[in-house]
Amino acid sequence: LKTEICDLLKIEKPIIQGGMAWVATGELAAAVSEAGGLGVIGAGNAPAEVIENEIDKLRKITDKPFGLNIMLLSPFADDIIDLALEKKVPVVTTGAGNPGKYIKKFKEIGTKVIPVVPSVALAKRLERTGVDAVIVEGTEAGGHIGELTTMALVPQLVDAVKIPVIAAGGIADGRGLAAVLALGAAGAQIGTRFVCSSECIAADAYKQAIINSRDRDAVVTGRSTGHPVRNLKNKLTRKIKKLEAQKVSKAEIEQLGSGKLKAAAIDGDVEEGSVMAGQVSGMISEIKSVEEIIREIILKAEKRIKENHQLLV
Ligand code: FMN
Repeated sequence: LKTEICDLLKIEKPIIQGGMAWVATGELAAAVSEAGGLGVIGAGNAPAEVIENEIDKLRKITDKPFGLNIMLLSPFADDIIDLALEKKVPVVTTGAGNPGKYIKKFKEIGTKVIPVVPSVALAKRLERTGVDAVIVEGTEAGGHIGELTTMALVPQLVDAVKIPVIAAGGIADGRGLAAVLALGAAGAQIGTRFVCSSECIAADAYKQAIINSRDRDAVVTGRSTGHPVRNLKNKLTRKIKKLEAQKVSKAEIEQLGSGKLKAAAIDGDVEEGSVMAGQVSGMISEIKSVEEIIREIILKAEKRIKENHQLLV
């Protein structure tokens, strides 16, 4: 199974691991890249020294291509961009903003730039600035989300731009990968499934919360702030939902959510913290190695594509 992003990113399998704040460390990204996908370190709101350490860790484990996810709203975004340039990071994915003004510098050193987009209009605008591909994320995803579903958004993006489209949100196995390829995507970005891998440093309680969850457990909080987040139902989500129903101020809700991913993912407080995870949580039942997860996704996608082909007879 090969697609155009395999050549573009010099990877063997069309799977990108989502750059996730706190949990997408050098170890996780290195394991994904070693297994033939594209591992991505999540810079989140971390300072450059912390991320430099993650890049160094990754490069000790693998010499395969990898990516760095830069949150453009981070207070350290400019430092992280300088770091990515200095370290000649092969691929940069960007969230929360427009990477337009950095593209020229990255192009000069051969870094591929792939923004995460929630809409057709932004994708078209960014295509004109010279980005190499776009990741389009549906509302099924874990973490910060947009409104539209992967199913509805991917084909519209594929029709709107000429560059490769990578689908994210709601993909956790080979059927999901086969489905987004059928919609015209050139690959899948996967987040939640990789949280439940043995190489992910997320607290065991966090992984178990995903494993124990069911189809309707990944709920959205923070809609009233304009920055909705998908996370697993717990004390925190109930508290936020109650306050949102009472029309408490945006600042208060934001304050309540602040620092809560770390509380859950690193400190293991899965009741008061934010267990960011996608709608696929209900179909994840085991912690497996990254190598096993990727091998199974590819095998199942290939099987599904062949089976679908037989429908033509
Ligand atoms: N996306 C980003 O662009 N930047 C982030 O810092 C980020 N943090 C995340 C943290 C967690 C715990 C999760 C689950 C997702 C995060 N995401 C982030 C989104 C993922 O990169 C990815 O696009 C998403 O998880 C894909 O959907 P899925 O969860 O259904 O696989």
